[in-house]
Amino acid sequence: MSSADKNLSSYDDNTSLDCEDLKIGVVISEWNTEITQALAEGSKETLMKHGLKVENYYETSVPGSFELPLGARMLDDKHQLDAVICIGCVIKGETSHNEYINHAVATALTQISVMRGKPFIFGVLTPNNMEQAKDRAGGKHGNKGVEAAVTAIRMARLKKTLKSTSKTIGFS
Ligand code: DLZ
Repeated sequence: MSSADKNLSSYDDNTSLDCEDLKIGVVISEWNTEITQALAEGSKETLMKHGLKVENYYETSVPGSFELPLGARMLDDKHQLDAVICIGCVIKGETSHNEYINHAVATALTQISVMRGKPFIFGVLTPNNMEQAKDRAGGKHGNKGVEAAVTAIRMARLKKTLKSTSKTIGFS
């Protein structure tokens, strides 16, 4: 399903998205800054709206989307976060550079999520042109930064819930 059909930016406010006990990081690519800043603002606003404490919000930037996974790892190493949101925008050009970057970043974020057992969210737009990017950074298809934040919170909450409800092993 394309993002045109599934716009999560207007999500169900009743889902448990409490951030009060979470530490969350956002890593922002400096390529296509107009877009990545808009996405990052969407993420930050969403996190704060759901109770993230200012002192538990960590932000850093990296030169380009390719550097997002390493930047995210460094931020997590420093602050032991519950989730890291990686924000980028890789616009298709004349060559296939975008495919290499997108696949590399998606694969690396999947690997680090599974290895560390915590969410590293793929908040990277992969549009064909700037218009498609704007449509997804606060335009007619919402703000994908909002959706990335909601996903980060949901996965961090899932981890906490499963930890607190684990069954006792042995005799009781
Ligand atoms: C090199 C490059 C190009 C051509 N396009 C983009 C882009 O659209 N979006 C983006 O985030 N980064 C781009 N980059 C930079 C790479 O992500 C990376 O920073 C460099 O290849 C250095 O590793």
